[in-house]
Amino acid sequence: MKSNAIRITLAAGALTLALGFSACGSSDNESDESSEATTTTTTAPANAQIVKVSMVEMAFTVDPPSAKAGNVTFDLTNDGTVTHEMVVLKTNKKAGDLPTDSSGEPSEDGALGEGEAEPGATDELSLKLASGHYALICNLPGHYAAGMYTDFNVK
Ligand SMILES: [Cu+2]
Repeated sequence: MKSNAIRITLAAGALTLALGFSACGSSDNESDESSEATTTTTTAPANAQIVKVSMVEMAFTVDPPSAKAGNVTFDLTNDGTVTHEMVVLKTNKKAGDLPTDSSGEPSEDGALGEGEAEPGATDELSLKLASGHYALICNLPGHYAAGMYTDFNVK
């Protein structure tokens, strides 16, 4: 689990950071350890495509279901009753066909990022995505095995 230090509302991010913010697509958000809670950090570039993701037991609803290559901001909402996460993996395998370990969980090696939200809460994940096929999975114990995954294509 990564920290949620970069959590921010979409509206605030878009309004306050539309100017002068360009290079947040890199994957090493954790490296910015100087950011305190009072510092405005953001994730969403002004030109990011917004993809709304609803998480419930045990499924994702993704709208729109695909994106164009570039900056994508996943706007996660947990509409369920237990905590869920969304891990983004770039893979040619179908989301339901990932290799799993003895506990039924896919490896998160190479994951591009993840977000997590408690019931009723939201999270946001901004990534710069190349064209290709992605698997969005919830890798909390038992959730992938229960079918909490979906395919996501970037053109
Ligand atoms: Cu889940």
